[in-house]
Amino acid sequence: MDTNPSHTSSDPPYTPLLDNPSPARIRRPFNGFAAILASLIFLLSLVALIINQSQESLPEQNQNRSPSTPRPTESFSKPEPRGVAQGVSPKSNPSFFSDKVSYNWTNAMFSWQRTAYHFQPEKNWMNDPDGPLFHKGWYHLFYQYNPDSAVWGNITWGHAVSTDLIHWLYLPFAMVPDHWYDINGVWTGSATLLPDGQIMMLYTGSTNESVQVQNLAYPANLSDPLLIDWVKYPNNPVITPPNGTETDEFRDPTTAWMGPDGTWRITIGSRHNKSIGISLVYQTSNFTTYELLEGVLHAVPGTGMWECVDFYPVAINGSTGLDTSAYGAGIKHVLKASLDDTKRDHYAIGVYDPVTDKWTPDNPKEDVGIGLQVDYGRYYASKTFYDQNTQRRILWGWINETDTETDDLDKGWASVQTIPRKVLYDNKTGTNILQWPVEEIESLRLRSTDFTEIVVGPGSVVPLDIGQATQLDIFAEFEVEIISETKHEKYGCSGGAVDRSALGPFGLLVVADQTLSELTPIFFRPVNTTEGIVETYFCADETRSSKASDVYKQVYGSTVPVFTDEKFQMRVLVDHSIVESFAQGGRRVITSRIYPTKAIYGDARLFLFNNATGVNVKATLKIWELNSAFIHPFLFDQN
Ligand code: DQQ
Repeated sequence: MDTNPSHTSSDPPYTPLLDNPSPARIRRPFNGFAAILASLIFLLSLVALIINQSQESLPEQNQNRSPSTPRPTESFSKPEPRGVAQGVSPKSNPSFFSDKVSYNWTNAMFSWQRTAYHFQPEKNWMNDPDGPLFHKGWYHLFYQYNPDSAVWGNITWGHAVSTDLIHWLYLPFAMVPDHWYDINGVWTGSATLLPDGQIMMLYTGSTNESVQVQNLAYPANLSDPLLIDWVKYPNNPVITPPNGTETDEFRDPTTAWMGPDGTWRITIGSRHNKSIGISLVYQTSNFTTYELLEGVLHAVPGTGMWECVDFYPVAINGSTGLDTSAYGAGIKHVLKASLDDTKRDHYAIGVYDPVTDKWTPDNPKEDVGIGLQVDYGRYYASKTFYDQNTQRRILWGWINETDTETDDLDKGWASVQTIPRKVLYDNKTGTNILQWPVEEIESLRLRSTDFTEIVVGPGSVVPLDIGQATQLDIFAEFEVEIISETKHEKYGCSGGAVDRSALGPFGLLVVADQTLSELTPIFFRPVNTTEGIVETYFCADETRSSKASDVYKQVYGSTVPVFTDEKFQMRVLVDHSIVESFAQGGRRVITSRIYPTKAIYGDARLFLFNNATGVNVKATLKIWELNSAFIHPFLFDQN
C-alpha cells in the first residue's frame, strides 16, 4: 500500500494565512522560521477567530447561495423511528432535533450531497450491505432497500454488479418480501460459495407475525454471471428462533465456514438475558437442516443485541485474504458485531477453536463491543466477503444519514455504502486489522498535485491550491518539530479541532468554503501522557461541517498506534457529502456524512491546518482529483 507520496520541490511550500482568511489564494515562498515568528501575532489572531467559530456561535441560518429556488421552510415534526414496530431497531436517525426547525434546504444543496463514486441507489432508502460475492467475472452487491420511499420499510434486496468494485450497474431486485416467512422484510444475509460452485444465500425473514427466521435462497441459473433470478427454498424457514431466544432478537446469518469434520457452521447474533450480546452457532451439511450447537461462539455481557455478526480468518503474516473456512497455525479470527444499542460496529481479534466452536479474544479488555470499532464515524452493519478472484477479504459498510427523516423524504434518498476496503491483519501492532480502499479506486484518478514539506506554524491555516475539492483521494503525511515545551495536555478528540494543546491538533480541513464558515477537520492530536509516552488520537470534527442545525454533527475518533519510525499519515477520500479517513495505513478509520450548505460545488476547498500551540508541522501531500464512477442501470440489450 502506497502511503508515501512522492515529494516534489517545485511547489511553493507555504502560504501563511494572515488576518483576513478569505482571499488567501496567493502562494508565497517560505522564508524560514523568522517569517513564522514575524507572522505569529497575525496567526494568533486567526486562531482566536477559529476558536470563536464554535458551533454555538454560528451565524443565523438562511445563507443559501444556491441558484435553485429555496424550498419552503418546514417546521420539524418528530417522526416515529422506523423499524421498531417491526421488531428491529430504529433505522433512521433518532430524533435528536425535536426542538429544531428544518433548514431551508435547496434542491441544489440536496443534489450536491449525492456521491460521485460511492455506491448508492438511484433513489429511496438503503441500509445494510448483503451477500457480497464474486461470480463468473462479476462482483455482486445486494443491499437492504425500500423501493417505495426514502425511509426504512418494505425491505427488499437491491442488487448491483461490477467488474471492478467501483463501476456499479443496477440490476432488478434480487428478492422481494412475498412469502409469509419474509413478508415483513427480506432482511440481512450472507452468501456461501460451495466447492462445487453452488451459491447458498441465507437471510433473515421477518414473518407475517414479525418473527425473525432464517431462510435459504439460491440462484435460479448458476450459469448466469449476473445471477438475475433467485429462488427461495420451498421449505423455508430453515431455522426458527430457539427456545429461550426472543423472536425479535435472532437475525443476520453469516457466511458459512467448514469445520474439520467437513460440515458447515454459521453464526447468528442475538441477546441473552436482556443485556448479554451473543452469537449462536448452527451446524449443517446441506443448508436446509441445521443443528444448534451447545453454548455460543462468544458472549459479552453488557453489549446488548448483536446484529450483523461477521466472523472471518486473517493471516498473521500475509498480504492476502483468507477463505472463510481457513483455520490453523498462523491464523487468527476476527469477530465483529453491530451493536444495536449504540449503532456502532465493534470487532476484536482472537483465536477460534474449530473443535469446540468457541472464540476467545486475544485481549479480554478489548473484547467485542468494549474495544475497537471497525470505523469510528457514521458506519454500521458492515460485512466482509472473501474475493476468490484476487485473494482479498473485502469489507462493505453502511453509511447512514445524520439528518432528519423529513429531509431524507425531501431529498428522495438516504444512505450510501462505503468504498469497499481490503482487510488485513496488522502484524506491526498485532492488535488491529488494517482497512484500505480497494486498489480499483485508482482507476478513477485524474490529475494529481503534489505539495512537499509545507511548514504550517502554530495556529495557521494554509489553502491547498487544487481548485474544486469535492472528489479527492488525498495522501498526507505530517512531521512535527517541537518549538515549545508542553505543560498541560488534552486527551481525546471530543474537544474538536478548536481544542488546542501543545502537540495538536493538526491535519486537513476538507469540504471547507473560502471563508472557513463551513469546514470538516480531519486531524491528529498527539498527547504527552503522564507516563512520558506520546499517545496519538485520530479525529474527525463535524461540528462546523454545516450551517444547518437539523443535522447531527459529532466529533469522532480514537487513539491510533503511531510507531517512532513512522510519520503521521492519513488518506482521505472526499466524495461530496462523504469523507472516509484512514490513519496509519488503515489502523483506524472514520467515515463522516456531512451536509454543507456553503462549501459545495465550486466553493468546496481544501486546507491544511495546525492548531497546536507548541509545534511546527511539516506536511507533504499527494492529491488526486477523482472521476465519477457513473453508476447506472445495466443495459440489457447491449449485453
Ligand atoms: N438491518 C436489517 C436487519 C439487521 C439490521 C433490517 C441492521 O436484518 O439486523 O433492515 O441494520
